Amino acid sequence: MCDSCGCDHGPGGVTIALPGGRPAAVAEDHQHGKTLRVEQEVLGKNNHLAARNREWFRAHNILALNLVSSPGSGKTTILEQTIRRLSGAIPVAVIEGDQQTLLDAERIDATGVPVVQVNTGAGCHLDAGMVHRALHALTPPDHSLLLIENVGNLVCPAMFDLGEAAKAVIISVTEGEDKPLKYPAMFAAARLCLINKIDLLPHLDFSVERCLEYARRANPDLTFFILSARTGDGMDGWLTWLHDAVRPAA
Ligand SMILES: Nc1nc2c(ncn2[C@@H]2O[C@H](COP(=O)(O)OP(=O)(O)O)[C@@H](O)[C@H]2O)c(=O)[nH]1
Ligand SMILES: [Mg+2]
Repeated sequence: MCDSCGCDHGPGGVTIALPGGRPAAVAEDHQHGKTLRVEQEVLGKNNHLAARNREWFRAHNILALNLVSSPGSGKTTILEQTIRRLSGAIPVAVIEGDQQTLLDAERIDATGVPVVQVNTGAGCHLDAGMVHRALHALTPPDHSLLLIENVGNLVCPAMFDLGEAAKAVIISVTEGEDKPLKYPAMFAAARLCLINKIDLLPHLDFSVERCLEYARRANPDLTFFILSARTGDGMDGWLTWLHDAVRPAA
């Protein structure tokens, strides 16, 4: 029995510790059974819709990638540069996710590829149902690449399968190399990891080697691309991967 509220569930989930590993007395937040049940139902429904999206992508030979990162790491810039550099060699369509505004969709629209903006309001991530509805508006062509820019957030999007072939997590060198240690679930859920803004390395104490090591601790199978969307350095490796991954029409 829990002392503070009398529920049947002891303190769960959250632990609090002090630097140096000293124990702290408090463990907050109870994981009540009802909260867990609702979360399981939400994720279960999402997984069902994600499986339908995945089947649709498979049937239409569409490679869907889910781009996840903190706000400002360069997702939209990478999309803009990727689309420009592919220069029509692969048909591309984009779903943009943000809480508010059409700003990113306008940037993608300027590149000339089809784009749909999903505004999540207070929501901190895209879900499979939103992607399903966006696909009705977008109707991407067969044998194409679908790039989904998720809401900027290194936490919630890790839990929500959209039906994508892979999550690509982007970290920029201005964020500090410790992010894979702090948000391991996102790096564990991703197959690809792009380290962006390397043009800024001379001005920072960011260690690419340490970042790679921390990311591999969360997920030893990650494929890395180390690049600058600003200067184009390292973009070739990313573009080659895309060329190889999108299967052309038989
Ligand atoms: N120096 C530098 N700035 C970048 C690079 N990529 C993006 N930015 C800048 O970072 C800011 C956020 O980029 P944006 O693409 O909007 O990030 P998003 O929020 O993840 O979509 C913008 O001012 C970009 O111009 C890069 O490779 N180098
Ligand atoms: Mg953006």
